[in-house]
Amino acid sequence: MNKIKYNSEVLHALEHNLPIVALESTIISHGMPYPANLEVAKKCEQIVRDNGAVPATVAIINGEIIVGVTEEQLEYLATSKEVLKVSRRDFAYVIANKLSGATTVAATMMIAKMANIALFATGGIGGVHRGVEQSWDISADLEELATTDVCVVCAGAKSILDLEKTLEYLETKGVLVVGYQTNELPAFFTKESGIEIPIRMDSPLEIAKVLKTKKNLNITQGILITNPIDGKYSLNKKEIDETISNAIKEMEEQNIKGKKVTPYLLSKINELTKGESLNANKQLVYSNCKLAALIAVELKNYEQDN
Ligand code: PSU
Ligand code: MN
Repeated sequence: MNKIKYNSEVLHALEHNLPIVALESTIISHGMPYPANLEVAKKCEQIVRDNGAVPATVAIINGEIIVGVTEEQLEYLATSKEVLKVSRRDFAYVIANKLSGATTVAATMMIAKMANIALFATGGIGGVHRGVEQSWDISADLEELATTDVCVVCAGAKSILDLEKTLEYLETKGVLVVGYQTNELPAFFTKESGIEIPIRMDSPLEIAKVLKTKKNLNITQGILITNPIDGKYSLNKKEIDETISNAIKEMEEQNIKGKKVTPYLLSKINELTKGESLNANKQLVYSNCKLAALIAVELKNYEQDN
């Protein structure tokens, strides 16, 4: 049996039924450049603590499932080139061979569920890629949301994806997508996408009530909370959309496919915007960590009272 390895902070939280927020590690190893990735990972953990919950950064190290990395492990994830990108598909292979991997949204959801952690904060999820008619590229994150009962807080999805098709896919699979204080699907770097979200919620308590009800009803899909980037950090939509189109064009020229697609586009966009997008990326992740912590706290309170 593969046991989960918890750090002392997470173990204490589990033993005392305290609110916990899972954090993914692909964003650290494959989503941001060093040293910004390390700074962001540490600050995310601190923001979760500052808002009343316990952070649990998830990864696989030497074949062990880690829930709550140590500082040393975090450094390793931020700097090592040998860390694999692990989605559901890769999970058993990486563990059987005692390899190390950073977990995507899909794999982090799997592990959060195993550890009985209800909330998970990230930047953006994977989804249906633009040009899916040719590539068939649909992230395993969507299938995981369809099957694994974890609440994921994100800033929508980058327009490297086909946002409308991503929403349609989630609807088909019965995944509740919530606009947090918005009626529009946020598009990661920008508050707006022009795409309507049918369900809006305005407070962590409102979300906690739905999570509890969903549990009572035994609805096993995940929930996606989309939290728009703060207006003061939101990028210019026209400019970033153009940058993203250029990045996709370069990717196609270089014939990049499969699991390399998302990391390639993320680093290309960072490069093309000369770090401007990275700053927006940091701010939206921080905001998601805060919101996830507040929901986790409300959920524990609500569960105790009802
Ligand atoms: N989108 C982002 N930043 C990220 C990712 C997606 O804006 O870091 C990462 C997440 O870990 C997500 C993964 O789960 O990429 C999706 O990869 P793929 O498209 O290969 O499923
Ligand atoms: Mn893909």
